[in-house]
Amino acid sequence: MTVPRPDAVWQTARHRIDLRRPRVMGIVNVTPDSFSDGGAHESAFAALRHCEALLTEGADILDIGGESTRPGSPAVPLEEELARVLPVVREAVRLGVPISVDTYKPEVMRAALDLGADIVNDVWALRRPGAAEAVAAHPSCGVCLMHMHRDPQTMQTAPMQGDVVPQVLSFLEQAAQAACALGVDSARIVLDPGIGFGKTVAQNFALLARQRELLGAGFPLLAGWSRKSSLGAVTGLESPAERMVPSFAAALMAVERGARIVRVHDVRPTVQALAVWQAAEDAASEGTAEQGRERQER
Ligand code: 7PJ
Repeated sequence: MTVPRPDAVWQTARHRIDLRRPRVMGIVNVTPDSFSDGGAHESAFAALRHCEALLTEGADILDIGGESTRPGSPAVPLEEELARVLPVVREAVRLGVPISVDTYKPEVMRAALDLGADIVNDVWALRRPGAAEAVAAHPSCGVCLMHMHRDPQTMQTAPMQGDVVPQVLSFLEQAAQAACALGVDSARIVLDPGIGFGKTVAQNFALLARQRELLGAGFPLLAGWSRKSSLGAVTGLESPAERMVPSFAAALMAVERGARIVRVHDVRPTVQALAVWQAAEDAASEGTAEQGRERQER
């Protein structure tokens, strides 16, 4: 079974992210309803305060998005998305951590990268016209390629059929190959199974249980379970904001099964949970090193 390279890094525009430790990507939604009912300026200001709060909580990466890609969500017009996202990116790039932009629109990608954003996080895996070119043209920016079945409007009406794990793996391999063919260096690429994007509850949990199979693609994995409806389905928690504890449980399991980045709303408790995971991991490798020394001494 393939395991992540111990020297794994994610090359992004300004930062080489060391993936020897799992990293926490904090979610920053810049939608008028997420922070305030005021205008664009007010929601940008609130989003920036949220960026700062997530950094205090220990986020390694900030993921800024202006369009909800939840199943059934309406698409946001380009001008509206630019107006939401760019003022936040312009300020967030000064915060000293890698800034990711959650968008599938090439115009938003280009504008955000021009402002200094580090990563394009694309739920369409660069399949929309112009997206791959936008990323390929930008020196060394990172890219997260996610699996989605169908599109956000229709994906839940006709979920995937059959064994999803090999289908998701082969999709991600092809998406990475297509990006490489356009000139994106493999060190810039991270893959994501796309939890909730056109999958049933059972299929999402199959992707968690057998997540290690996806490491076979040879790229670091990012997993986004935070507050998702599959967690609601197995806990009975109807409101996404209540799903904090199930979200940590899923994030921890994803890391245990090889994910290197977790995309979460609730950063502080995730960081704390991963500190426990890391302590056990360090103790395990210390134990292995000790056994090696003992063998040499004998
Ligand atoms: C994901 C995402 C995810 C990546 C969203 C939500 C829906 N990007 N953007 N992975 N989900 N890479 O956060 O509930 O799972 S939007």
